[in-house]
Amino acid sequence: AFDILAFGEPLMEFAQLDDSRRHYLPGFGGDTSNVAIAAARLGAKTAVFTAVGDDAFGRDFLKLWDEEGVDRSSVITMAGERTGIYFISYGPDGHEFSYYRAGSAASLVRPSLLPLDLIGSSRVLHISGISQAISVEACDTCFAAVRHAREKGVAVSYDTNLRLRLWPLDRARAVINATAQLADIVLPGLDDARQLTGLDRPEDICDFYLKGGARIIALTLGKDGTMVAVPGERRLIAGRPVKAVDATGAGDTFDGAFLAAWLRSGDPFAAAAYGNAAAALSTLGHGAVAPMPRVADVAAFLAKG
Ligand code: KDG
Repeated sequence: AFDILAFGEPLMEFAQLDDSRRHYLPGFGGDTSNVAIAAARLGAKTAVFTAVGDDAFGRDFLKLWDEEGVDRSSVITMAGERTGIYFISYGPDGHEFSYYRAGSAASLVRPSLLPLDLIGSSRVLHISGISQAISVEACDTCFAAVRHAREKGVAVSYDTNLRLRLWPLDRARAVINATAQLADIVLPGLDDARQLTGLDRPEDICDFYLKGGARIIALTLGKDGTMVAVPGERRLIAGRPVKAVDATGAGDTFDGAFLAAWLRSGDPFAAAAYGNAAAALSTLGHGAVAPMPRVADVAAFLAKG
């Protein structure tokens, strides 16, 4: 049995290293794979479910998950299909993603391929708005996975991760808000949440998701930290500023760290402090996965006070 099963698309990553646009660092991304790896580095027992292509990048992912101690025994290698890729470039507003992922193996996953036993025996099922945005089949598969998790009493964790390059706002809003109502833990970022709810204040956004039925909301506010809300209680958990190099994957690292810590202690407020620290550390290097911290890194950062 696993602490966390993450379902979504892994993406091979190429991160721009300087302004010349001549140097790109290869790495690994894909939000839910990132969550599984972040949580595994921080001590959780995690697994991923998805499909990869029968190409070099697909094999690289299988190797990565093995090296990171993330179970990938149910990942499908799809004959004749490809693994998606993305480039991170630096624009005036921070990082910008260019995707080459349409028709990828992960987008071809359909409900009949779901590993129901694996879902049913995990403590948390984690999916995101990106898991749903990549194709109609993937969206249907997410809903089927969530339904099965709920039937089996498995906690559903959901990162709204709005990506308007993948789907229009009206459809994203309909699907994401419906899914948030089925989730136990909702992990939105403030910019996403404002667009998805039409609300401005973090307090109101937390109330929106609590009224929808979630038990725990961890709304990340960037440098202002994280607002955590449970029925009857709401707290702002401050973050500590660092000199960020690349924020790609910081939200995913937060999710993984938050879930790992929450599963250990049951305390969502302490888990958010832990998540804030891990996410801050993950911005100190390029790309999503490489700079993710391990247990000792987070402990040392927290001890510095
Ligand atoms: O959160 C980081 C992810 O956005 C990145 O790894 C790529 O999964 C990705 C996506 O679809 O944007």
